[in-house]
Amino acid sequence: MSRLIKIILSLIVIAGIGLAGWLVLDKDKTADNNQSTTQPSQTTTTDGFTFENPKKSAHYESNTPAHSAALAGVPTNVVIDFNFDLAEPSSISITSNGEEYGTADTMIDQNKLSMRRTIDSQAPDGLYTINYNACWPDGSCHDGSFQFAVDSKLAADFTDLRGQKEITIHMSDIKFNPANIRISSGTKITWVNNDGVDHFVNTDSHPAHTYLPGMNSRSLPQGASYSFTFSENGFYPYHCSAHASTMSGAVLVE
Ligand SMILES: [Cu+2]
Repeated sequence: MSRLIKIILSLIVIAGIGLAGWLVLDKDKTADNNQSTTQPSQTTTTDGFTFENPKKSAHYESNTPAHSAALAGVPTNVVIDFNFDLAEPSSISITSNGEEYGTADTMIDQNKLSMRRTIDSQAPDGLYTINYNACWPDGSCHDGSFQFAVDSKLAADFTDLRGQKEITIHMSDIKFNPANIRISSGTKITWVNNDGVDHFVNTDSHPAHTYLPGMNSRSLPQGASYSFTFSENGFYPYHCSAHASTMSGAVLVE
């Protein structure tokens, strides 16, 4: 055999070993991926809380508060959005340390695409698990779950505007400014767009906008404003639906 052929054969053998090794490693990676999607494992950490993977039921679209969110105050309600008409007996359970903090009955919204349950306004700091059962007109039901946390210490990082009857939030540089605020119940907030691009003020989630019905503006061009008065204590996450992934804010009403 000529020296050249020996070298070529050696290269083919080396390449073959390399390819085999790569395939084995890749298979391992695939196995790991499968494991993480089928077995509930503790995967997300926010503000020192560890959240299990959410379980999404059939026809599930979104929920507020968001999974793995750490909130500076107790949300007024949990809202879950679907892409199919809900029916009785759909239900939501909101527990922390084995105690139920959902109050009143689960309500299906008028458009039948979302359901909600109010939360005890005195609910303590901690990890909350939401288990829901979504039922359909044919009588079948599917269950799902997600988690969020309440940590009142986070309110210390919010701009404190309590005790004012009216305040203004500017929309500039594709941000709400200030983005996270504390206000007193009864305060009227006016959002003013200072940017050259249109913005919106939309209650979470995106794009269902169902958490606080009524807190949804039209498209706001430069110079336009939108006002909303908060009359109930609680935590209110919101966003601009034109820049939903980056432009968000929260109002803590105390
Ligand atoms: Cu925007």
